[in-house]
Amino acid sequence: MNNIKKATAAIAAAALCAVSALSTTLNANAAADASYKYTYRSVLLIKNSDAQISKITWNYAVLRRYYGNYAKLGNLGGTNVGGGSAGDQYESCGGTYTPSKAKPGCGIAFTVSTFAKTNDFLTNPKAFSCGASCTGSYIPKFSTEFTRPFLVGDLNYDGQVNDSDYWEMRTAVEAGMIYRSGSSLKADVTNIYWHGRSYGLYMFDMNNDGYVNSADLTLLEKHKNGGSLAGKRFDS
Ligand SMILES: [Ca+2]
Ligand SMILES: [Ca+2]
Repeated sequence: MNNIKKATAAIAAAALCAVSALSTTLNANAAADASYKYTYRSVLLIKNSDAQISKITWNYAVLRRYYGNYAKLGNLGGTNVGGGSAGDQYESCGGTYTPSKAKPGCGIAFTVSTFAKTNDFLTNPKAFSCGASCTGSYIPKFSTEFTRPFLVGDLNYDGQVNDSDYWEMRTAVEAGMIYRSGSSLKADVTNIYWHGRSYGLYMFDMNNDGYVNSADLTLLEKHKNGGSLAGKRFDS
């Protein structure tokens, strides 16, 4: 098989119910160069609380010219088998994820992340596609969907990550909107409304570990103007 790729997909998973802490596994994939400075992320929701999932088959494709290079998996104690290829136009990746055991009564959120050279990813309908299907018991039809990708860290939706976004998150924390000091929340799909905007709670999970807490605010602060990570992507 030719073109075994410098793979570029990232998957992290977080349970929406009480479950053991996440473990994280890095696949051996080439890192993107620094010109890929924007991080886009999409969330796969397995929403039905009755789902007993034995296997998830996932895939995604990213337009090659401007977007790509990512590879990370966080899992729930299961096994992920993935692979990818680099076609003329798209880099694609896919595989299966098998939980270590079916988890009745749980929902699952997977995140798929992609690096981009430009910040027009969200306006290019051909930039990114992804999908997944589940097998198991009590899997209702249409129980899965990928959310529209978002630019990680861009909380005021202006296409950049800087001081303004840090202050959006900090004031939301201080108002008790997303978590209180010293606490930690699951990065689930709950919508919150702040300063006239709607956010999925997972949009505040900057480090992609499945939780929203002070570590995420600290990371976003490093992306402020002049910060140690200003103008750089989110590698987690
Ligand atoms: Ca912004
Ligand atoms: Ca986090």
